[in-house]
Amino acid sequence: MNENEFSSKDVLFMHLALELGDRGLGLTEPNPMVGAVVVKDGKVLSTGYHRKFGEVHAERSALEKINVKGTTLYVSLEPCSHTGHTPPCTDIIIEKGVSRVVIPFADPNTRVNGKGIKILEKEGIKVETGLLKEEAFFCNRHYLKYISTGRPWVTINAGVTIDGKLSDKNRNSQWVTGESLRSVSHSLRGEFSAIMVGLATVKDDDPMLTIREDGWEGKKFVRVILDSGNRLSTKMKIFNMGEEWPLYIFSGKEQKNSGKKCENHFFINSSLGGLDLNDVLCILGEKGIASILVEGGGALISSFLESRLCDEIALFTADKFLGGNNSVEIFSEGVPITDPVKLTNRSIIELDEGYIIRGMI
Ligand code: AOF
Ligand code: ZN
Repeated sequence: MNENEFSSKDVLFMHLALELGDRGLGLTEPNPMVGAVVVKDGKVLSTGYHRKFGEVHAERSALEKINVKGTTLYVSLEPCSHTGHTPPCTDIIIEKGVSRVVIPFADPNTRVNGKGIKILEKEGIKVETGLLKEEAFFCNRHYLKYISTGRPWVTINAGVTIDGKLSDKNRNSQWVTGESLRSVSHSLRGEFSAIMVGLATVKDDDPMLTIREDGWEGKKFVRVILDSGNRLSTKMKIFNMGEEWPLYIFSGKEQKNSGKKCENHFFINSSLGGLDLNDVLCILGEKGIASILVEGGGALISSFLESRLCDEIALFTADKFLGGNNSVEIFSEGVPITDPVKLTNRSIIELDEGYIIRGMI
């Protein structure tokens, strides 16, 4: 259906479903974030959302609490029709006598992809598709890219000055962003399934690459290091954190004989420009990683921007200038003005000491 064929109440309830789905942010991958709202006579009877990977789906969570027939179910994704971690959602929708289901779009997952809609329609349930498509795409952008391409969604996270510098000429980046920007930037990690940095960042900062911000207690993700020359020292902190914090390293094929430094050490194609980032993304996708946050350094961010293998950028922009020809630029490779890296779906948040500029590429 066309977006404008839906009523304002339909829009309101789908917004609620999307907001509910968002509560699963960072916890459901590689599965989607889904919210569901059950309505009768313009009143919300029940709601549900997908809380965590492998747990009950949103539709079931909303419907299992009620026993009223003739309801409308608003879901932020097509209901599934397969038995996976949980039974098919189409079963409970039929069993509970729902009469109308409203969704933004069909689920591209080949196990579902229109089958859910067909099963419901066969049972005489009215299924209406097309409500808040863009908003729903945006909420589930990690999942939708991953399920349709097999590769993770890539977001770049960079702390920069207003003039786009990552660090001064001595590679000193410590004071680019202050406390408040740095804390928000670290909590962004919680939204992702993996965090990626290059060798230089590990050498310079000896980071743990974990998350310690409020609200993300218990959150874990894979730490990915790109080390084309296999030069990483195993004395660094990232090696001493236990199995809870998986570590993946990527090095060039020619380094294969110089030894694996962790269980998930992959040896892949490389060139003068570094490791083949497409190969890296394919392997991460095969490992079930639906999203990664790339944090630096400059060369790695530049390669992602130049190859356009990134999908989004979050710039933590401090209200400072550094200038200088030898300071490190966020995008040293650069592209012609006729083909710039443009941001869409842009948002800007102003904080005390600067801005968070976020947008899709
Ligand atoms: C979810 N949560 O609320 C909905 C999903 O791994 P499974 O067996 O739970 O199945 C995951 C698939 O189910 C997922 O890729 C998507 O196609 C569909 N819907 N999944 O995890 C939900 N509604
Ligand atoms: Zn389901």
